[in-house]
Amino acid sequence: MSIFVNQLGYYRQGEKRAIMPFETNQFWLVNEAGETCYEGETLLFGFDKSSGDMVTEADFSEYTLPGRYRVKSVRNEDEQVIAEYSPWFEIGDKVYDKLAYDLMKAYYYLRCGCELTEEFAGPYVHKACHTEKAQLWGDESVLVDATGGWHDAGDYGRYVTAGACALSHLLYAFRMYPAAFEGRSYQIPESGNGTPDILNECRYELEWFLKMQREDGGVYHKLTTAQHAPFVMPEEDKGQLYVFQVSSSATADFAAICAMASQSFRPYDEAFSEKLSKAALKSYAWLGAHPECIAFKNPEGNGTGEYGEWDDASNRFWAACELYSLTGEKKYHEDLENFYRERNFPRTALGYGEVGGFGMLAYLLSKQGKKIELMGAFFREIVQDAAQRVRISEECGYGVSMLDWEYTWGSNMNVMRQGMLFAIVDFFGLEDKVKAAAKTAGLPQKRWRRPGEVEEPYVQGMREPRSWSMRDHAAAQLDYLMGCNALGISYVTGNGENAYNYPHLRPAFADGIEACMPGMVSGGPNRHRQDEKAKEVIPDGTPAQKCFADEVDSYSLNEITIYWNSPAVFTLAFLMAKEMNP
Ligand code: G3I
Ligand code: 9MR
Ligand code: ZN
Repeated sequence: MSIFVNQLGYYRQGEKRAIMPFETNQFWLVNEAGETCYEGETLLFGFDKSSGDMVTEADFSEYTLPGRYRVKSVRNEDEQVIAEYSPWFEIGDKVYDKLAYDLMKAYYYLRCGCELTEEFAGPYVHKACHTEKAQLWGDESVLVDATGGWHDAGDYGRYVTAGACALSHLLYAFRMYPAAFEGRSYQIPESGNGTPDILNECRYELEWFLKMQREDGGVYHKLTTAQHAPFVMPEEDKGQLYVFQVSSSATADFAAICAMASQSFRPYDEAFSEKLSKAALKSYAWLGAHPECIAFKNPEGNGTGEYGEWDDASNRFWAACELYSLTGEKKYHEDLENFYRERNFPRTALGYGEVGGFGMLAYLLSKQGKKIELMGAFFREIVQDAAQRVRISEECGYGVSMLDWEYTWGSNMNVMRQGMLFAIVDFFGLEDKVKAAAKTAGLPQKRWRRPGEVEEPYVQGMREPRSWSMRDHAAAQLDYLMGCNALGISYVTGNGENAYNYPHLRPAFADGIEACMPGMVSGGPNRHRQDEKAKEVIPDGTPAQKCFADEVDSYSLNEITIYWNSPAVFTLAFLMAKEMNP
């Protein structure tokens, strides 16, 4: 047992809480000299469904003196009084600076097609990898030169829709919270070239994107070997590379992100911006000529990631929104309106499959002419979703906006996505509306049920509503990621006293270095235990938040991906910008 906190710490202003999985009345903040600096009374939250524990909250928000602390409390067991401590953490205004650096530097470690040198990678070097041309699957006469980009994850594949999702999180973070990135170097080869490093890093992926576009504007869905490589360094993965069939979701995401990036790069590199804009228009034209969904499915004999989608409405909506934002042309406005009104897709999703929320962001942030009814409709969708999310946070002892059945493969992405949503509410000044709507908000329905499964009323916790700001709600999601969770684990390597260290990440295993490269976000708890190792180590009936193990073999619990880091970058950028300018 222990006391759970954000293991990096807390900004001076805003909510600060520790969570204890036991009942107790009092807690203390102790400094490094062993002195008690603060004492307070705890608050019993009650039973927390996602962790399966009775939880108690220690709120020290009013304590703002910078320093290093841990929380101490006591509990009774068999008539004995046992002292419990949290890990050490800090209160101050730089507590997340290293995290912000590491989360972005992670992308450099994932670069494909180039050598990682000691100058930039420290001990985590590797030789240039995956430098050969790729064959078109099923037609060896077509060779595509598409080196570069980021490895997707623990595997060495590169996938367009996954890349677009990560780029979107990163580029929107930069567009909405530039102050969180200005003047920050990630010590990458391009640093100091006059362009912000977040753009330099994104460009590495975008240059690869451009190579995945076919002459006619269609975009290959992915570039991988036939099967996943064994756990070797990337330069030792010598399997034949393939590009796979063009899909409409990849083509739409490509058009969207190139249009978006074209705007981001315009102040720094006019020629590159132009190139991106041309590529976006070309892929959009291809979509026009192919109005039906061209879904991707792994062909027989291919076992790498699929990222299959059977509906591309949200992708096309996003593309139309970005092209409208880029050009201001009426036809894109018509398209986006048609998709919005006629097609059914989750409006506010910010994922790798469902991307409607990116489309809304594109429209709402665009400087082109806009329709007030459409803006109103988008704001209403955001408010509705966020109101539910607030309610869910309030019903969770940890303040994390997740129902127990939402802890699926890559759950940490969902947690950070909720952080993004709270940030977006704050950005557009919708906080009061969300708070009002939260009072009567329902809970999201399961979209997927077993045959015959009946939905039970969802009772998560018992606490009175909290009166948190969107900033505090977003901070609680980060607190969870950084250790204020039922396992007391920090899900970011190299960050926090009890950080996980053994991701399902090929180079991290194959390099023989004990400490994983820092800044990698784990997928996190997955109650479906979708691999052999997870089945072996997670007992039946384990509460959702505890379905995790720091096991290298467990890809359904402990892999990393480019689109699990990126929503953390976004949420953190919001918190940093808020701290600089409350
Ligand atoms: O959302 C549903 C939920 O409604 C349902 O009840 C539940 C039942 O199984 O499933 C949930 O969906 C899960 C989905 O992820 C969303 O979490 C699926 O089970 C699960 O199989 C799916 O996992 C995906 C996984 O690939 C397998 O397809 C992950 O999202 C996705 O991130 C992951 O991506 C892989 C790439 O293919 C290859 N590279 C590594 C990367 C990360 O593991
Ligand atoms: O290592 C692979 C991981 O990156 C993927 O997310 C996962 C699902 O596609 O697959 C992993 O590869 C496993 C393969 O699917 C089955 N054999 C064991 C592989 C892990 O070593
Ligand atoms: Zn590579």
